[in-house]
Amino acid sequence: MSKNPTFLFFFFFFFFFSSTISITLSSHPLDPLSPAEFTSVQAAFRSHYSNHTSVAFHYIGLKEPPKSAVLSWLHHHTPSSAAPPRRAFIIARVNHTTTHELTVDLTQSTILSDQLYTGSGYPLFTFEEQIAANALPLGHAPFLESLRRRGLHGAEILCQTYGIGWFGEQGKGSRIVRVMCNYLDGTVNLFMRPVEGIAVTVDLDRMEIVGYRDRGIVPVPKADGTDYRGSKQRPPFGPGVNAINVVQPNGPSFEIDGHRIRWANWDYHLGFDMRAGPIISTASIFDVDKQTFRRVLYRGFLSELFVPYMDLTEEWYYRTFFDAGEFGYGLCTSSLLPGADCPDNAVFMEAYFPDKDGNPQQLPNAFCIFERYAGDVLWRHTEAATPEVVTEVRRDVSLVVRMVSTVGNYDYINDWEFKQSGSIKVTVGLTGLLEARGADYTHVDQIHDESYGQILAENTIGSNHDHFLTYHLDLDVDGDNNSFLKSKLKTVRVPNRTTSPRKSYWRVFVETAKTESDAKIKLGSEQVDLIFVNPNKKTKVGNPVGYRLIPGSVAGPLLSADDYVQIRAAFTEYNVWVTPYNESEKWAGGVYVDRSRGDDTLATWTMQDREIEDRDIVVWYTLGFHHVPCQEDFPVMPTLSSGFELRPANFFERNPVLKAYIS
Ligand SMILES: *[C@@H]1O[C@H](CO)[C@@H](O)[C@H](O)[C@H]1NC(C)=O
Ligand SMILES: *[C@@H]1O[C@H](CO)[C@@H](O)[C@H](O)[C@H]1NC(C)=O
Ligand SMILES: *[C@@H]1O[C@H](CO)[C@@H](O)[C@H](O)[C@H]1NC(C)=O
Ligand SMILES: *[C@@H]1O[C@H](CO)[C@@H](O)[C@H](O)[C@H]1NC(C)=O
Ligand SMILES: *[C@@H]1O[C@H](CO)[C@@H](O)[C@H](O)[C@H]1NC(C)=O
Ligand SMILES: [Cu+2]
Repeated sequence: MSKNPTFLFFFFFFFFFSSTISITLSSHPLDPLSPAEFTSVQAAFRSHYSNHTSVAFHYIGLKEPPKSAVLSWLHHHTPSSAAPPRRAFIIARVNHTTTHELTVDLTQSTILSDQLYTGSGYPLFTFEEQIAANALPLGHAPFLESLRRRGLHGAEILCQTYGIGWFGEQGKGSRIVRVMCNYLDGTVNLFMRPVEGIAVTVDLDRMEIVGYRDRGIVPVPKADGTDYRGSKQRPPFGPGVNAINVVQPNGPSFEIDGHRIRWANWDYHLGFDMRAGPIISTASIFDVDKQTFRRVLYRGFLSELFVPYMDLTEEWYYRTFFDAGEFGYGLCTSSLLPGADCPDNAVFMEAYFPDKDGNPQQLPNAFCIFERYAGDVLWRHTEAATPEVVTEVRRDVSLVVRMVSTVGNYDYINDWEFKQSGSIKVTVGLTGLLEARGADYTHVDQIHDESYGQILAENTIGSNHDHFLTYHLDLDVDGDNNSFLKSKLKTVRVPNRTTSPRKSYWRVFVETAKTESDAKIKLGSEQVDLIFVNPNKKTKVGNPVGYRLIPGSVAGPLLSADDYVQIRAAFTEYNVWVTPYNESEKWAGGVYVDRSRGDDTLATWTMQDREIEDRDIVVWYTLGFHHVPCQEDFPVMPTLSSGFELRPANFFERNPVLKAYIS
């Protein structure tokens, strides 16, 4: 759902470097665009289009160099070797009528290509157009009349932009959105105070209201009890906990070199994209036995976040958000609050995104990077059978990169955690505000018809919904070519008692996925271990070296496959998909998601059923939550987390942290 763009202008500027960390500024071919490079894009456009042409930048991001060029730079470069050329990919709306895709040479400041896009769907919304659209209702006489009839004051109204989706309409369709309003009046928790019954339709290109309907008055939920600010809370208060701090007397043990991070046995690159948010690239791990770095993950990022609500009322049925493709998961990054969002030993990094005119905007504290020690155990054993009791324990210290995306009401806390054991753990924490619907009900006993959700407070329904996060994971396990092994655990019946008194056991049946259709997996329906191997590399005892994907919370779509919403979000149909690497297949829901029709999704690409065995492959993993709201989610929701882990599976010859330092 839409970020309330006004929040953007209340950034706190913290320059917070808690300890002596070495930060240098080498460049890497996957670095995000620098402020100077955004300026270079603007200059290229000025010389390309006449100054009578209006241009709005909806997306500006790095046009990645070919993978081979990046890898060759990374593994063979000397101080003098040339980096691949720096290029940007741009999606712009020109003259408020057409969508253009452009490539810019950032060094020369020239346009290399300019193509008109004529397919279905539209690019991300800009903040500026959301701000403009959100302001329209208050200048619209029928809306003011609706407020008057409800006894509401215009000064307390705040509106948000919502993508309207696609429900089978023919023809190109215009860039229309819904603008829905909420009421403050004594709270900052506007999402608990929706003004229901009013549907405002706005054409973003014309920037005017093209539809208006007020179908009747629904009570606005009360402000009481909705405020979540500490300063507004009144006694009684519960017991608290004492101050807790992680202290690193010798400073952090990681090193940041531009966007490259080196820590313990890991070396990787942290990028930023206005659509995806954090991008982890070229992650390699040092193998003590082989005395060399070995590749694990070429690229990992959140490709799409789909949040459909299960509410069919007139002002709600279209609320099926694609937070990356419509609103920009990176664009919605919130500046992290030192000492609260991240522990005291964290180091912060800024990011840059373009405004609609292409001006670079700084996002301070976009990332924090810290070593986590939460008292956990890396491995241990107590041996009491030996003459003298043996106890060996190692502390689990890991490295976390954190970023928070606040997409309107929800805050998503994204952690990429690197462990010395070789695991990469991705966690997402959901917190923030529910999107509440105003209703007549004040008690559960009054609900006899379909309410589409759960009553949380008087006149407040928390609508049922899902969150599906689809990650793009370009694994390069010890090299480019990998295979996907579906390692199925199946029950075997023991036929009679001559071989064993047991009646059953399970064993592993390994199937190599040959093509894309073999690799589509709905988790939960069968016991399957997801293993990605390099079939050309074996351990000394002959196992193919690999990584295992360990799922966290597993959820699949509950919408029918022929529902327009689900057709657009067909990439959630399976939890696991594997595709051959293709540089243009990045966005699981398509490049143009606003008003998309599902013709450019992971589901359509994989219909080609391409070969994926012993190829450079990409894994797409979807984790999900079915969210049935409950009263504890009101007025602000305590964090609910899930994620997944990429864990070595015969990648190393033995436990890689056997010789981890003893502390
Ligand atoms: C457009 O460019 C021309 C030539 O550089 C200049 O004379 C004119 O003032 C510009 N118009 C606007 C509206 O900036
Ligand atoms: C945009 O519109 C202006 C004014 O109508 C026109 O001069 C210009 O050529 C148009 N630009 C493009 C790229 O169509
Ligand atoms: C039991 O299993 C053994 C070994 O597979 C086989 O030789 C024997 O015929 C089986 N007996 C019966 C009763 O099925
Ligand atoms: C790469 O992906 C695009 C978009 O799905 C497709 O049009 C193109 O044919 C693909 N290229 C290859 C080599 O598969
Ligand atoms: C990887 O797979 C491709 C496609 O099958 C093949 O052309 C290439 O030689 C393989 N590379 C290696 C290193 O095996
Ligand atoms: Cu939720």
